[in-house]
Amino acid sequence: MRTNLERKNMYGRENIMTMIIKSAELETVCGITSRLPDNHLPEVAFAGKSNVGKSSLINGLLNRKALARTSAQPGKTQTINFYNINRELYFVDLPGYGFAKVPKTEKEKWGTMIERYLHGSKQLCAVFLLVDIRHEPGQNDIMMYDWICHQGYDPIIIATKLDKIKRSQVPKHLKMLRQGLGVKQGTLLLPFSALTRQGRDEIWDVIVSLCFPKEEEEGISGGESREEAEAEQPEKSGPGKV
Ligand SMILES: Nc1nc2c(ncn2[C@@H]2O[C@H](COP(=O)(O)OP(=O)(O)OP(=O)(O)O)[C@@H](O)[C@H]2O)c(=O)[nH]1
Ligand SMILES: [Mg+2]
Repeated sequence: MRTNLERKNMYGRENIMTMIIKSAELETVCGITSRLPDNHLPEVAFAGKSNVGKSSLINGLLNRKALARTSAQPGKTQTINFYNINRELYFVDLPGYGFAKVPKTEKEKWGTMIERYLHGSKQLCAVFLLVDIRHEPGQNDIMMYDWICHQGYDPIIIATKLDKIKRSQVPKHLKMLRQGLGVKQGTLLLPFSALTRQGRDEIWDVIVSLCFPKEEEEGISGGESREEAEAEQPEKSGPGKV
């Protein structure tokens, strides 16, 4: 197993895999005309409307306060930012879309950039689409969801700003998001709060399973696949058996 992976038992689930963050640095910033880097490590991308909390999620996952620049003013991240984590994988902060005050030419830029990235990355293992847990998804969110699917990925939905609604309202809001986006059956939807970090471990577990599937299996059974481990269970010796 990779040295920086850690197993945890929590919420009644065993063997949740998270990553111990040893290093995290902003390595590449791509503008509209930049060539995308030819990375050789797995990449995990974060897409979503401006101000939804992409940079805050990245900071939360990395236990950093301000590695990814956040702002109450929408439209902060207008480049594609590649963060190298432990020299084992990349987090890719995509430009936020749908900010009304950005001029039309700017708006077209994010579309071109995101499309080029989704189409061109050879290392992309997981795409997270972030939506605000409080609101019905907008046209841009629905379009982005369909776009990611069209490029051959199954987006994992993250419902951000979980701390902004009452706990009793969570199931209703998650249902609203599923229906609003029209997600495919089996799509993962994970609530997250950058304030309380609730949901952090579940998101890491998904990242590890998609980027390092072998390690995830080792995490479950200690070196063998789950099936192998089950197959090797010795028959219980009853009274008549040796
Ligand atoms: N209460 C609360 N506020 C949050 C949460 N996540 C983000 N915010 C706030 O929402 C605002 C926008 O967050 P960012 O992380 O900068 O959003 P972004 O998606 O990166 O925005 P762009 O870079 O413009 O695309 C900031 O004021 C954050 O503090 C959360 O989980 N809970
Ligand atoms: Mg941002």
